[in-house]
Amino acid sequence: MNQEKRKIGYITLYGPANAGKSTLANKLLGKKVSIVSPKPQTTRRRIIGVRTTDSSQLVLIDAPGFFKKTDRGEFFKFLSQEIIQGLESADVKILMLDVTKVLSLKTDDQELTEESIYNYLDKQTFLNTAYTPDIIVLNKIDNINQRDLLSVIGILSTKIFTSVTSYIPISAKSGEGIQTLVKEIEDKLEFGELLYPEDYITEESDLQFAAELVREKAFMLLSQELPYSLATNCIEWTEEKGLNKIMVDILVEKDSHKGIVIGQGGSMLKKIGEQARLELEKIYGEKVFLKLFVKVEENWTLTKQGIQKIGLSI
Ligand SMILES: Nc1nc2c(ncn2[C@@H]2O[C@H](COP(=O)(O)OP(=O)(O)OP(=O)(O)O)[C@@H](O)[C@H]2O)c(=O)[nH]1
Ligand SMILES: [Mg+2]
Repeated sequence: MNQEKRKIGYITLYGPANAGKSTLANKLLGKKVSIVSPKPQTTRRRIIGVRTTDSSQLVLIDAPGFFKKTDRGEFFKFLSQEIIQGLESADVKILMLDVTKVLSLKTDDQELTEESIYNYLDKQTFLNTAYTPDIIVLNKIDNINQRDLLSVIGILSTKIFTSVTSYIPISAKSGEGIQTLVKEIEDKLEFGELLYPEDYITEESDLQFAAELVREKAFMLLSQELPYSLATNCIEWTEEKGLNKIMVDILVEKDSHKGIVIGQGGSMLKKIGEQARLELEKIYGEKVFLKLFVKVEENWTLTKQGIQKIGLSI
């Protein structure tokens, strides 16, 4: 059959933590594939989703956000590798920035300086040409005014990314600007054959998604540093007559963290479980019985074995 060709390619979303990369990925896919939270460093590995329309098939890679170097040795290396591998496979690299965050970097004289922007971007990172973007997306324009937006584009295009010509302002939340972004991406791609079946949406398994959703709720409900050393792993999912029994391990680094996750009389664990269960039921349209287990995997962020044990492959 003579099928009309479509624009095809791998698109990687990368940039500082909390910029809205996962929110945009979900919006483009029309489905929640990647978890989202107001806290930085929510995404921990490359999440792959596929958006197929009459004009294109975009294979979206939602990468972890940049992060400040910490003492979490191997975990830090793992996250860096995930970003780099996402960029290596990209046909179009989209650097996503939170424009409200950029504006908050203004000095006392209301100036945006190169230095402050580089500080947000992590200058060291951009010395590596693999990080040079094809498109810069300025997200969260629902929260700023037009004049400020132009000043941000001005300094980025004249002082920092002088080779980049595509600046697309969007609101990943409301959807504003997304059509323009899709058009810009398609313009940069070649025609080709589909890489995935027409109705394929994600490489994430249901088990991975359930574990991630529990982690999202834990991220939202737990304060301060704890979320960063917390991991989740779905160990079982069985379904019988419309009832899904899902077992998820919550892994923490220290014994003292275990008590915090469980909470007084089990109250915190109950909240995490309830919120995750309700969302799973909504998404899958079936009854869910969710059982959570809190376990200690001592200092898992520090060693390769630890990272493997919590279910992140190296
Ligand atoms: N106002 C506003 N908030 C947004 C928008 N897009 C995302 N957010 C919020 O920004 C926060 C971070 O969103 P994420 O999608 O998790 O950001 P991320 O870039 O994937 O973050 P990491 O995975 O940590 O790198 C969440 O609270 C989102 O609801 C937007 O267009 N407007
Ligand atoms: Mg994310």
